[in-house]
Amino acid sequence: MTNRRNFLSGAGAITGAIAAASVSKVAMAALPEPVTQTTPNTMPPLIPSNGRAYNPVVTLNGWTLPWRLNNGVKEFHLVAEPVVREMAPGFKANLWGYNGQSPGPTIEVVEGDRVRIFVTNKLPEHTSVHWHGQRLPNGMDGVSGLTQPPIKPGKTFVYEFVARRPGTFMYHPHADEMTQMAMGMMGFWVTHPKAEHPLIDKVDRDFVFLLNAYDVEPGSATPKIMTMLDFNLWSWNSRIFPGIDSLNVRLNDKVRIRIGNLTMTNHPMHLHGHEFLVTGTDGGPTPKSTRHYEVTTDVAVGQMRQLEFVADEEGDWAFHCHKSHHTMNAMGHDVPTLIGLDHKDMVKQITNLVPDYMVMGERGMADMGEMEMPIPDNTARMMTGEGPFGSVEMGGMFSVVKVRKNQEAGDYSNPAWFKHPKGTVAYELDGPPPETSRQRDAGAAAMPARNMPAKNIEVQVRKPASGHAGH
Ligand SMILES: [Cu+2]
Repeated sequence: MTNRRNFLSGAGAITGAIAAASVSKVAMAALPEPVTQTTPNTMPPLIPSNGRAYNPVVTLNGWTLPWRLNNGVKEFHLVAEPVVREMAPGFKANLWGYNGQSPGPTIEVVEGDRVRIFVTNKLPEHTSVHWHGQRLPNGMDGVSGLTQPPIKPGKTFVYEFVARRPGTFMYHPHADEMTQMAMGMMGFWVTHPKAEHPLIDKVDRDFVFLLNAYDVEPGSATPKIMTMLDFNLWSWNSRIFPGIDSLNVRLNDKVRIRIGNLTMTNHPMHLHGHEFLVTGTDGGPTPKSTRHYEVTTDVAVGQMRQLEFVADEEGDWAFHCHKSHHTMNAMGHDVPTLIGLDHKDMVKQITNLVPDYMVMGERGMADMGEMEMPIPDNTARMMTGEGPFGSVEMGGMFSVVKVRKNQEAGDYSNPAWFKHPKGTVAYELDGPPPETSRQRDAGAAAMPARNMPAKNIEVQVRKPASGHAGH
């Protein structure tokens, strides 16, 4: 974080009331200096140095945008621009984002705050910003062509409104939307309550991230923008496991996780070892009578969800999307299912023709986790991530909630792997296994056994080579 300080001490006042219109050269000179972020690391919470106090959130592999207080108005400066995002160690993507990163910085304000956001467009095409979920004057809604003209390259627009209700929000373009969201233009927004709220509990840790998805061919770096459903990188804040930071908490902390979905499909988010309540949705906090404990909740397209739980079990708890192909990174989709086939003879014949041919998947795909396979430069491995017991065989939308007795309050640093107490880890049996029970009845009265036809029936099963329309 190089110039956060500069921003907060930045001089120059914005003069006059500026509506959602192009800013003149004179006003440009008084724009708040944009703050940019150069690393994909999770930044510590930004403690508010002015305005009303609140408990700040922590953006996973991201940061909160500092503001300038100008006559009681919180002024932010977003710069839409091409960025290079490290999505995982060894894999960088050419994306579009805001202030140096995709997603853009999180914006945090307090219920009742008047907010002025300068948006400078440094993209090669026009854009706009829609403040997803907010109550605001219609002309501030950011729908290009409908509520405002588009922001042309090189121009700066001003949005101004009062953050009227507390809750979880997002921002994203509403101009050439399919391209700009496929390229990573989006960000998180949190409006904190101005006072104690009967439906908003105090929490010890408040994490936020967006679900997003990209289609980047292995070996290339720029997403394909015409992809509608068949994305091959499933990410949180434009990071894929093992590039996603863990959520590090102290034992018995009350933890809130806010998730927004800007992909083109739903994501059933699943937490291990604990039960959570969904305490907030798109419209704000949920009535207490509607809350019930779950371990998985679906976040549909365009939705925001707040999960809350007490982290009262020590350990390294997986937290991930439960669509199993969303916890993998870019792969060839056209691999047929080969489980159960023995390839040895076939491989010999093929390698006579194609010397470096290799077979994948005849024992399942787990080998992919550790396999030293030649892959193109700048490609994320399909399933990877080293755990204390070997490869985790995961990619994509996967991380770990690390619950530790000795994690200090306010300490978000990554502790070492959990040290399991003696006798609490699944272990290999020493000696012969007990006899396996099997059902031997040939069907009970309700389902009597049928006389099977005498001749054998051959069944050939092959997974469809493509067709991911149902993501
Ligand atoms: Cu998913």
